[in-house]
Amino acid sequence: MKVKNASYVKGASDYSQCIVSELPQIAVAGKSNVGKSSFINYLVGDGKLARTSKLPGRTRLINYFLINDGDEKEFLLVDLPGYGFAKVSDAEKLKWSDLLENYLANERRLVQVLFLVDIRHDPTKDDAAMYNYMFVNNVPFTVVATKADKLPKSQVKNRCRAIASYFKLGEANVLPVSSSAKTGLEAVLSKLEQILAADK
Ligand SMILES: Nc1nc2c(ncn2[C@@H]2O[C@H](COP(=O)(O)OP(=O)(O)OP(=O)(O)O)[C@@H](O)[C@H]2O)c(=O)[nH]1
Ligand SMILES: [Mg+2]
Repeated sequence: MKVKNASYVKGASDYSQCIVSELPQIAVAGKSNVGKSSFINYLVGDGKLARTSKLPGRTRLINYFLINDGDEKEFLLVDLPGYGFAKVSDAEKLKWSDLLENYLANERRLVQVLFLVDIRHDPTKDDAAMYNYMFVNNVPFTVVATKADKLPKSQVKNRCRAIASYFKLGEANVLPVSSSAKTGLEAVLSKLEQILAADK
């Protein structure tokens, strides 16, 4: 699959603002700083797209991007709010998890979550909670292990294996990427191609 065009659609701070559409949705989830925005920019081949949607302050949104407008492989790419901030109030945390849970439980057109985790570390408690939301709601997901450039090449496979076993997944469900070295995108795109084809 190729990404031919991509544009920012809108941000939703509340479940009632989420987009109602028949297009399939592919969401990107992960803790803050794991590399979601960088990954989205790498995926769409535009170094600035995800950043343009970033609002100042602490507002955390579900951000929607329209990919391949007018093409048969058209879909919405959905940037889910990052979790795991230490510095925010409990009330704010509750609001994010509420938004996230509502989205995961109710979005009928969610066909896949790309679940980003840092390749260098074992998943955190928050990652485990995210995994549980997806599991409980039957949301299909693929793990994307970010920042692969930070490891020697010889360790990449081992770390993917460790992360796969943590989530009780087959190894083929953990894809290593580096948005800064621009590696790993082919495998992600072919996964997305399969998912979109199966959705027809
Ligand atoms: N070395 C390396 N650094 C990366 C990579 N991807 C992201 N980073 C860095 O990690 C930091 C966080 O990246 P972002 O893409 O902003 O992460 P995010 O998940 O969108 O963060 P929030 O929006 O705060 O939730 C930045 O300093 C990036 O430059 C990567 O593949 N390799
Ligand atoms: Mg971001």
